[in-house]
Parts: sequence; C-alpha cells; structure tokens
Amino acid sequence: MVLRPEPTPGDTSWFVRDRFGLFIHWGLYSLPARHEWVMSRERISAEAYRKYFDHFDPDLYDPDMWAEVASKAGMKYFVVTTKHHEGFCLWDSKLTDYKAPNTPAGRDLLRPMVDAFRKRGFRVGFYHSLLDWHHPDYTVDQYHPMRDNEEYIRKDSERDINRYVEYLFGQVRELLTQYGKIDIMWFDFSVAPSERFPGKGKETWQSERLIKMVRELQPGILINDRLQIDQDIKTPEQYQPREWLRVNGKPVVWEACHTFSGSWGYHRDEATWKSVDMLIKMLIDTVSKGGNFLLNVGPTGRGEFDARALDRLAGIGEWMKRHSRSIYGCTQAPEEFVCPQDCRYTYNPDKNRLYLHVFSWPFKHIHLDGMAGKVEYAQLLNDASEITFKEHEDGTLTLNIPVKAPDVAVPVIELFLR
Ligand code: JFZ
Repeated sequence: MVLRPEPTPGDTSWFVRDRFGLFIHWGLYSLPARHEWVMSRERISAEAYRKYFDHFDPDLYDPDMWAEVASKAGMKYFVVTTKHHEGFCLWDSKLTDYKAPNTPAGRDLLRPMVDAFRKRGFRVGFYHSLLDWHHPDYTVDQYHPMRDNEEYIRKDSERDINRYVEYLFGQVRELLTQYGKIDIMWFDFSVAPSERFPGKGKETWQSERLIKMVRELQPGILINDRLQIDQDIKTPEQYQPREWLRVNGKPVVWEACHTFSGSWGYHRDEATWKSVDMLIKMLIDTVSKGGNFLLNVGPTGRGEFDARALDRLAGIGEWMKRHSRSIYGCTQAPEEFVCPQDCRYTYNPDKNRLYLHVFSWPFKHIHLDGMAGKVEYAQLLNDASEITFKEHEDGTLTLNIPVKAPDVAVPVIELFLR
C-alpha cells in the first residue's frame, strides 16, 4: 500500500511530483561572507551594517546562468530570499528605501531572476523573513542584533510591532501582485520567548489574516509551516528525518531543506562542504521517505554561484541526467516491499516501477525478500542494460549484478513490476 499525504489547502500535485528544488539565500550578508546571521552573531547595528548596503554591487549577476545551472542539476522549482532577517529587499519595494535599486546594484534583482527561472519551466517560490533586524518598529527578541544593548532595548517602548506587521503585509502583497504566478510562500520564522524577551508567533504576525490574504492573492499557492499554523509543507531543516514526517500520526507533505556547507548565505571560509555523493544520497533518501529536497546556494556579492556550488550542482546533474526517473513522480515504496540493506527504494505509482538505489555495491547478488513473482523485468537505469534474476521457492528474488559497479555516483536498478 502506497502512503499518500494528508490533503492540504494548496495544490501540492506538482510539488510532490517535482521533488527537487533550489533554495537561494542572497542579500547584503553575501558581502561579509561569514553566514547570513552575521548581523545577529556579531551584534552589528543597522548603522554599522550600512557599509554592506553601500558596497552591494553584484556586477556579475546573471540569473539566466543561475537558472541554466539549476535546470541542468535537475531542479524543478526555486525559492529565493526576497528579504532575509537583515531586512534588505531584493525587489523594488515601494515601502522601504532598504532595497537593491538603492544600492550600487541599481535595479530590482528579483524580477530578472523570476523571469529567467520561469522561462525554463521552474515553479517560483518566495522565502520571506518574518524577522526584520532593520525595521525601526521591529522589537527586540532573543535573536535581535541589539539584544545586549540596554539603551536600544529601552527604546522598545517607542516601537510598534503592529506597524511593522502592516509593513510585512504590505510587502507580501507587493510580492504576490507584481511578479506573476507565485507557487510557494516560504515564511521564516516564529521566535520562541526567552527569559529576557517575549517571543513572536502567530498572534504577533496575525498569521491567520496573513494566510487568508496570501491565498486570496495567489489561489493554489503552497505555504510552509513557519507562521506557526501548519499549511501545505512541513520544513525539517538541516537534518534527514528517519521516516515519512507525520502530524497527529498522519503522513504529511514535507520538504527537507539543506545547505552545501554550514551556511545558507555565502560563506567564504566554511569548509564542511558535502560531497556530490552525499548530496545525491540525501536527495534519494528524502524521496524514499515521501519528501522533497530543497538544496541551497548562497551566491557571492558579485552575483555568482561560486566554484564549489557549481561543482556540486554539476555533479548532481550528471547523475540526474540518467537517473531522474527514480526521483520525479516517485515516492516511498509500498511498505510490503522490504528494502535490502545499504539501499533505498523509490516507487513511481503511475508507472508501477520500483527503483533500487544501491548505496554500497555488493558482490554479484542482491536478494529481494518477498519479490518473487512480482518483477517482470529489471535493468540498470544508467545504460538500460538488463539485470537478470532468479526467483526462489521461499519468495526471494535474487538479482544477478555485475562484479564491477556502474561508473555512476549511485547505481539504480529499475524494476518493472507485474
Ligand atoms: C532559518 C533562518 O534563520 C536561516 O538563516 C535560514 O534562512 C533557514 C532556511 O531558516 O533557520 C532556522 C529557523 C528556525 C529555527 C532554526 C533555524 N528554529 O526554530 O529552530
């Protein structure tokens, strides 16, 4: 029996088919180049942070190249930070001067990006930070850059968070009315209360009213879970769930979001970059549990994907070129199919095909318990070469595999089921 996620308010049919998306974290934090939280981590005031605004000049920005690289990697949708916690806006918002057109960039950076990706058939997603460390009415909380500045904290009495929330609504309205059809709204995030400061959650954001507005402006749009009211997508971050995510015991639509390294924003000196093999296995593992995989690039202050990111995306694309059939339109295999060790199953219910991803290539045989009589034909996906098999009386089906593994990151055997 194939697990199906609980229905949601938005149209997730394309989302659970496409499976693989690109996250883009791009803002002023690309210039300090040491994590997108640098303003908070280093307690940088808005005044001191201004130097990045004054020097933001992505002269090598080429969104067509970004979209081309992402498309070749096999990605089908993208989610870009319209505004991150620093408060800087990539688009030509009429509600603030703190925006790309007022920097040396001199223009709306969001519009050419949306156009370039949409031209290649991508679905369009907007990440939008609920936190805003620049807005004058955004009150101090446990993550605010000025949380240790008593004088700044004292002035909280003059700040009106509801005036900030109206600004938030106004900018979301701009984004959902001026850039065509938007497929995902990825809000981020609600702040837990701390000993010193109150939190900011669904009451602060007026989440119910905001969700209502978003859905009125973009019918069918998908909304994530970080307004503190579950909507269409659960969003585990920087870890791999052990099984299909459930809410109240029921399987739900979910998307794991990950970085190449430990930073979402461009980080020059961060060295924990995941290998292509690891990233491919994470993608496979996610789909084998019925989830989506949103993989992030942090472009540089010049507007480029750096060499490390291009290397990973090219490597993933090389695998996806011959193996995307085991990702697109696939989900967790029926629970009666017991997956062999060091492997992952994905399953395409429309084609009734089972995909065996071999993470560690064994010697000569792979034994599929209980599959005798259920497989009509088997082949290596990379070159469509037949994999013969023998069926045993105890119900086992034994695949006869070559001693030498195929020269691909993760070999996949395509099983045509009866
Ligand atoms: C958030 C952002 O802070 C981060 O910069 C990035 O954009 C990521 C995709 O989303 O990261 C979070 C948000 C919430 C928690 C942890 C990381 N949380 O509630 O534990």
